[in-house]
Amino acid sequence: MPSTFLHSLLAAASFSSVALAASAYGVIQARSTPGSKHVIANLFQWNWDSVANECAWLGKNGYGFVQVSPANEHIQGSQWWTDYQVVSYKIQSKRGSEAQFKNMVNACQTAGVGVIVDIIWNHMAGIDSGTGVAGSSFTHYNYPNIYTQDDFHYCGQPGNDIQNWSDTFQLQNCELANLADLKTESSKVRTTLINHTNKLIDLGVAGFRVDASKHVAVADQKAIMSKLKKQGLYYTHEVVYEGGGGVTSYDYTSIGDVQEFRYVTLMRDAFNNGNIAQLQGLKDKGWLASNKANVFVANHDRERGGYLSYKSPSNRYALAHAFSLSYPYGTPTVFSGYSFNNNDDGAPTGNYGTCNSNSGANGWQCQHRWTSIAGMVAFYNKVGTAALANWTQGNNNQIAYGRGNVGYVIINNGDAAWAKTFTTGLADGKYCDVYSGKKSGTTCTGKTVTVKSGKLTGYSVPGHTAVAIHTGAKL
Ligand code: LM2
Ligand code: CA
Repeated sequence: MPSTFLHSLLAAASFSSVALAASAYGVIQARSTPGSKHVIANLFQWNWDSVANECAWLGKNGYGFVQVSPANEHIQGSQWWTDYQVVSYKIQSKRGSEAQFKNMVNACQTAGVGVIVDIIWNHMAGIDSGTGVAGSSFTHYNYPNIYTQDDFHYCGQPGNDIQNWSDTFQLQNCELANLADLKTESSKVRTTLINHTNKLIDLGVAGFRVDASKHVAVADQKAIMSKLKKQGLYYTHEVVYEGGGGVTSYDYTSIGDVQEFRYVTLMRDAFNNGNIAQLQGLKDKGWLASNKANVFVANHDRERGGYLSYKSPSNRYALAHAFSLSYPYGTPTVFSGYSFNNNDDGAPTGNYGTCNSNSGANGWQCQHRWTSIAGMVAFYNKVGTAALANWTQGNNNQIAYGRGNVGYVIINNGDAAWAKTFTTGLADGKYCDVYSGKKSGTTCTGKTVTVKSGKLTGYSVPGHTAVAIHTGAKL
């Protein structure tokens, strides 16, 4: 489970490498999202005005953080991925201006929600030349008043592109998809990135999702992070690692949380292949330590890559979140996007995100508001650090477990109903199932579940659904 910020620092200090980093660079990261509400809502592509609007709902419904798409100037185009081709460090993008960004951060802060912004330290644009959305012109290795050709890596491979993904040098010094690779070891590039990052810190962000982190050497990132005007911010590093050579996710734990991509793959395989019972041993797999891992069922790349998404059949996206927000491993992010047919499709409604009360609207999916997912965020907050307890399973596609005497969840990923007597560890009484609804006054908007002698006797859970109860939603 995520630890508190203070606890995190104490824990971090026991690792010699971090202690060393601390003496050389000062405190450089918060371990796990700080505060009492750890869950991150990733509002992919939502523009600043719409996030400002949504933060009130996020704060009221238990989210502690919102992760937003990049803020910097990028190339023009309707595709979502134009955002990852940096043109300048003006805070002006298809999501809005610097003033709108500032207004969003303030609105979110007022709602008790910290803004985590996607930041790109690895590269600039990939196209040969153009003009960015804020009017800045550039060519592949020349960004007037920012960078010249001496500020980029030329790794000596064909097209300067990464050829061997097991080669550490190539991973960090060649180009990822032709994106001009910054010479992050140089003081000029570092100073430029420090100034850009400090600007976002001045605007009040709570942390960063570091794009393509695997492609920037840890030493370079430490040098940047240690010079920032605010230390102890939250960092989640995108280091895609599923085994294999070159760079591992473990290499990056001294500079923040690291995204555990093996988790994303396991979610897909467990829920798609009808074997969620294998999830019992997840925390013992030797993956990133729980308090160093950021986990999610999907992110923007994975939902376009055939992993779980809003398109998955049989409620699998919601069921996987029932697991992700109840099983004590990692700091969870809930990915929330929009409908797409083609992988390149940009966001609808001019990037202004909209939702109905518990569902999407105008092409936006609003997964963060789905009754089941919002219910599980409340479950997550209520169970806190309570231990995993009373694990049971039916067939390989049916699991149930508790969190101390605070919460209990049943997940049935199969077609048939699962009926049995479940030992919950909860006090007797009537509870609202937060997967199907919530507590409203003295009634439940969804199912009501009665615990007697600590058990749900002869209780039946239909196929493709879950039931989740906790002491925060007891009648
Ligand atoms: C990331 N993590 O490391 C992002 O999560 C991922 O979405 C980004 O790729 C990638 N790094 C670079 O920041 C996306 C998208 C790519 C797209 C790039 C740059 O998945 O397809 O590449 O952004 O916009 C596109 C074209 C590609 C072309 C490249 C350069 O798809 O064919 O390469 O632009 O022009 C020649
Ligand atoms: Ca690089």
